[in-house]
Amino acid sequence: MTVKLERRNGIAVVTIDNPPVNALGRAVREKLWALAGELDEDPSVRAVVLTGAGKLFVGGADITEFDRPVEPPGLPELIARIEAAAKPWVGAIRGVALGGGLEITLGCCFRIATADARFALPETTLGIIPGAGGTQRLPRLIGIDHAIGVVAENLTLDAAHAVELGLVDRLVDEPLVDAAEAFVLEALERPLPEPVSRRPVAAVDPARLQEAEARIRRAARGAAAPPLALAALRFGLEHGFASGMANERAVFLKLRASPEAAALRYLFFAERAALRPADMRGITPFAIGRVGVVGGGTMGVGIAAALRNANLPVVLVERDETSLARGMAALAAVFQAARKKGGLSEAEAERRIGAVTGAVGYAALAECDLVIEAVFEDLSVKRAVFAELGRICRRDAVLATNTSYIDPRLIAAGLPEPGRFIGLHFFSPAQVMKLLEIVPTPATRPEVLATAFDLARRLAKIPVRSGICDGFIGNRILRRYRTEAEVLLRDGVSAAAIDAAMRGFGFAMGPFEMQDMAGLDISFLYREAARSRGETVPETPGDLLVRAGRKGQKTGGGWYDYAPGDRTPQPSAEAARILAPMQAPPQTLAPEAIVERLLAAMAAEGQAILAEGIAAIPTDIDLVEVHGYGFPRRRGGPMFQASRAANRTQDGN
Ligand code: 3H9
Repeated sequence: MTVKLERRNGIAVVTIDNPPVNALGRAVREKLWALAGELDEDPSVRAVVLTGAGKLFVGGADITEFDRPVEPPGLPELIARIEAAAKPWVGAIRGVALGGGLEITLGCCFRIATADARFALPETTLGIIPGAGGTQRLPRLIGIDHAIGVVAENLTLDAAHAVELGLVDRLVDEPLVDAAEAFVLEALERPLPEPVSRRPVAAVDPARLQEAEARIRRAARGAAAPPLALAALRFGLEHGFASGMANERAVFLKLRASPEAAALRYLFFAERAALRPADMRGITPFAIGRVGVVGGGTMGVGIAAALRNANLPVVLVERDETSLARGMAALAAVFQAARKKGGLSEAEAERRIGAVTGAVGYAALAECDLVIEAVFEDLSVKRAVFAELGRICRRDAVLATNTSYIDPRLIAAGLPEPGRFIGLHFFSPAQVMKLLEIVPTPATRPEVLATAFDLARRLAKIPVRSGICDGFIGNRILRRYRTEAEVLLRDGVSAAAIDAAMRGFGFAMGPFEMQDMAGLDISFLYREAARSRGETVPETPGDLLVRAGRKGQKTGGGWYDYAPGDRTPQPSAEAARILAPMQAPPQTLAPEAIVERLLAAMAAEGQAILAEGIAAIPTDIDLVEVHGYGFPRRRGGPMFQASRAANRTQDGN
């Protein structure tokens, strides 16, 4: 049953019942289309209430249909049919009305909502624009300024705001259908309002539109959909509703078939699948109440902040009072920064800081359900921590390491109950970055693994399971990416050309700019350590720079020069001189060729990672890159890009 019909007191109640999110798939549209005709003809029906079954109204068009041609009836036609119905339709909304879900309510004569209702047009996050009248009806209902935010900037309106803007006619309590019935009976006593499509729209201030356009372009960072959503809205204002609808539809259909939209849809489903891995079904995670964090450096503080943002009480442990005070101050600064940005109230910032207990020594961790170690990246230091944790923590507590390189099996060696040990690799800043690499050892118990996934869900992170190898999934691909960039550099392509090509592709920074920001010395020290163990590690261009004291921005120069207090990379004659012995004569390579080389290297490493069973599926690799390493979301990830390139080659043959 996709749509249910109930008649009460001359009112038809039409309920979309299409779990999980009442998406407006073909079967729903067909049924609604048929009902619109049937109810128009039914003399016993005076009005129609349109609502959703369960805790939400409608999550939008059915995204799974977007890889196929449009199947009639189309949503724009259906909404026009509802708007033109002989009886008034009332949208009765609880929970979310998103995308097509909001658009269908705009074809209704009235909208009522419960206090938990939320309205948004998230189409641009899927690489498309609203395609069923959202860019045309919304400005006619709530005004251009607010409509721009919703249509092109993914602004969500809560119920109170929606009432204020005139999107919702009345805020009601549950039971929703009873409230809708009462509302309709009252509304039928008065003349009906003009359909939204026929309402006038206020004149546009060109300066404000221009301002919005610049803002939207900046935020889109090369993504096509947001500026096109604004352009579609603007087109309708200038050419009228009918032309506006035709234009909106054409742009929607073109974008729906674009590689960018395909990439964003791919990630949409990959992210949801990552939260619920098939082999974790039926395994009950441990309950996590209090969490301990060992180490008050950048990582430990970020992890503690992420835990507090998810409302988990935290014990932060440091080795001495001075380090603890520094860690606690850094943690307080994270919440104060969020407050200053407007994300938190003063009281909420205080509450988050207040639920962190700082402690010197491990005794305070005795009652924690989970302890995450985030100390210096050194095997003997970490083993010493776990020796203490093994002694002090409850036998059923989960013990996790945040190592990014060290084999977790070595860290766990000697731990009583190794089954409760796991790697949880957060990314810096941990309160911001969405990726959580989960690294079980062969001894890790399934419940502990399930607990890690559950924690990721609570922290609103994207969890990806990684097998054990040097650098796990993400750092291993990063190393290959950097190595390939250095190969190009040795071949005579300039660092500036390589960086510009990768920025053009959508990365915020190129590989050399990124190294300058993070510092070249850490990977240098790793290579030096390997050399001192007798391993053969050839000298790299980066080694030459570090040996000359050029460790990146922090030393005023690395691959580039930096003026004091300025992070803008400037070409460096000194770096060129240092690197010259390792570089072929200068050569120019097209940006596309540079991008192709670097992406191919990442995908090749990804293939090796899959072949070794370090990652289970290609989407896991793409999620790691997008959520942990700044791979442009609109490009899907290196494996997605490689599969598209392979398809293109096949098509070409
Ligand atoms: C649109 O409307 C275009 C129109 O303008 C024009 C058309 C002509 N379709 O997120 P969850 C699945 S574009 C198909 O975990 P939550 C999802 O994959 C659309 N499937 O739940 C998952 O499946 P599984 C604009 C969908 O409670 C399951 O539902 N709308 C859709 O945390 C549960 O999802 C959007 O962009 C869909 N539209 O959150 C909204 N949505 O169980 C997209 C979800 O197999 N959706 N699924 O893994 C959301 O934001 C959230 O799903 C929502 C529920 C807030 C609704």
